[in-house]
Amino acid sequence: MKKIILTLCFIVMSSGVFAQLALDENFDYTAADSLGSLYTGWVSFSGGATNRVTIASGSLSFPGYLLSGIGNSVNLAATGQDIYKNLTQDSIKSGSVYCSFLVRVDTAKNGDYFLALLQSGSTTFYEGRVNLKKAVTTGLISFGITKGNASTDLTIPGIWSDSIYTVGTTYALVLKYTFVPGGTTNDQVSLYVFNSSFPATEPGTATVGPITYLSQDASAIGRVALRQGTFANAPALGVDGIRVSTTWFTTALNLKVAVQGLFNGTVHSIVDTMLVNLRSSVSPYPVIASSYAAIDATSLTGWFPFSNSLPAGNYYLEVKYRNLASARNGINTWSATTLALGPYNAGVYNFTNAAGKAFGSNQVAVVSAFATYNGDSNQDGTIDSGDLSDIDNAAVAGASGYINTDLNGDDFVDSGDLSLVDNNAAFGVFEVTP
Ligand SMILES: [Ca+2]
Ligand SMILES: [Ca+2]
Ligand SMILES: [Ca+2]
Ligand SMILES: [Ca+2]
Repeated sequence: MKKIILTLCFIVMSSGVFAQLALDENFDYTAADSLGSLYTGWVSFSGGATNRVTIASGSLSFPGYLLSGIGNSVNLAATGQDIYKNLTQDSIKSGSVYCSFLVRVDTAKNGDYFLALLQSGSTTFYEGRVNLKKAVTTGLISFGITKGNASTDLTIPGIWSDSIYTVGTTYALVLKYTFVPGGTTNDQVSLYVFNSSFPATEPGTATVGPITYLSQDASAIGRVALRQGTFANAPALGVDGIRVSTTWFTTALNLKVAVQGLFNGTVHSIVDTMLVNLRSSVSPYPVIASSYAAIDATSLTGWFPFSNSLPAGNYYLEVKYRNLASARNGINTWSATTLALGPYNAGVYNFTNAAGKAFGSNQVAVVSAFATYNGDSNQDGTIDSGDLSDIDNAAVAGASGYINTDLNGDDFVDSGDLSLVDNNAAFGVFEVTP
């Protein structure tokens, strides 16, 4: 039985590595703030201050869609500021790029695009654009796709869906760009539009396309843009839940967690990695799947991808700081309860808003938030004189680098690290598990 479980772990872990999550945007920011301000990662690149894109109160929701009902959303108008955001994986050069999002059209006009993929580093080289227009007679909406800036892209047959969509309804859309080797104008774009529920796997047929265009292929996809087009043609709409990934819809855990040594109560001093194990709810709680990700220093959030074949079940989360075992010094911390997770839904969990979000309330208060303990440099599950002596020796030796005896992430071992481990050893910190 043990062998079977281990084999299963290996399959889940290894297949999880290939799905690349490149962007997740729930607009989980304060309503009325300008999206082009630096902390959101969105950058204003044209249109100046006209109709600045701001955070709208409330989120769009859609059945079966992972990024549904989280945070707020944004509204786009018929003209004004345009913004882009870099993908976390800074360029995708092969395979397919899937950009999924929710949209609620408020008004539709003659036809313009409002969301596009951009070539890495570019604000002009659009590679896959989502358009929409209103039928003059019925007032119903069609969604359409173009690729680059060539005007011929707009005259290619079959770029529009049927006129069957209505204003005021939230739809889930997926823009797909597929790199095709062996030519510079043979890449393909397609669009999926869903009006009832979001499918767990990619449908065999797209709503529009795949279409090959005369405009130049992308050398790499590196950004997603939101555009407010020309007043006569562009729609006004709400958009939300944007995910860019290299598979249909990556299963990912959205985890907010702080680490004592890096945390000032608001942000982390550095971006650092953590490993997450999904553990069975049944003793002895075997690891069913693992993933690692970087924790953003400002949002304290990381997206941990898992295989889309993650078995549905109830899981404890076990977080380990850091991902690299030789540099690890966190006290392994478990979620207080299990989460119901499965394919396309690896959940959302926030450790930072209560000590009790960790099993056994095993977190330290830092200002008004909560962080996982670190200082267990020898990874035996307790912080005690063994760790103190390791770190003392490393400090005397002037050890430096990304190592297990550096507790505050400055790549040096000194009195700052010593005082942290000293306090935790005196307090008697140890791992608490179900
Ligand atoms: Ca949202
Ligand atoms: Ca090509
Ligand atoms: Ca220890
Ligand atoms: Ca240090």
